Amino acid sequence: MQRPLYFISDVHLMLSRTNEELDRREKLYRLLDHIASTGGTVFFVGDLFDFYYEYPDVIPKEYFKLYAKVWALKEQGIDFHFLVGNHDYWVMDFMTEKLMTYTHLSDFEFEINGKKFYITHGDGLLSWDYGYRFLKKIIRSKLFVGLFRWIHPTVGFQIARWVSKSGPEYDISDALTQKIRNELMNFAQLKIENGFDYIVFGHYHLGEMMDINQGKLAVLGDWFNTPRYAVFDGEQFEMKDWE
Ligand SMILES: [Mn+2]
Repeated sequence: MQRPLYFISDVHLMLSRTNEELDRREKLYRLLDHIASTGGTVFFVGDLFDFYYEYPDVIPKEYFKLYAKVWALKEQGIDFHFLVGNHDYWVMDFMTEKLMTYTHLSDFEFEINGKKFYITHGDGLLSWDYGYRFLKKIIRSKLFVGLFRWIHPTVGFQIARWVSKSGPEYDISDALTQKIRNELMNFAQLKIENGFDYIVFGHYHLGEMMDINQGKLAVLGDWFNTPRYAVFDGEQFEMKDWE
């Protein structure tokens, strides 16, 4: 595995093309250009897309430039790991065989330079999230995925745009943020006690790196307000602002 390792999540590339959205995309492309200049390995830790659903013969065309960027870097020898999130779970062979080097449908782990990483998107992990865990089972089920396929893509994607617009903004109280932070830290602490060094989360949009015993917990940030990513150069594991 080539270093540095870059961890990016929750970009939520949108299906709608507003000026703001185009600016956000360019920011991500500039980070990919930077990565092209350093070499390394890229980890997308879920919700790269606000909605991704792949049909046997059809892929979303709105993300064309991202596909092209990833493809160019891959040709240059940079590997891409894509851990699917709750917004972009519905991948097929375009994503898994053609575009990404590795696609992970669930949490995964690896070791590099004597450091053990545990990578998770993290949705459905909070102890009180019973309703979400139930919903997750349904929307990932063969039945749901199979039924959605019979909706015409133009209609299916219009539904996705509508759900995205009406969905709650990720804006929560300080008290709830602290409660979430505590749960993630407990999760990470258990992993660290079991031999892991670095735990990487997406989904919660905190953009924070926390020291836990001799290890670290990185809860990646989203790309709406302050784009942030984590990087491991072989020695240091850090959270960085992008632009
Ligand atoms: Mn998520």
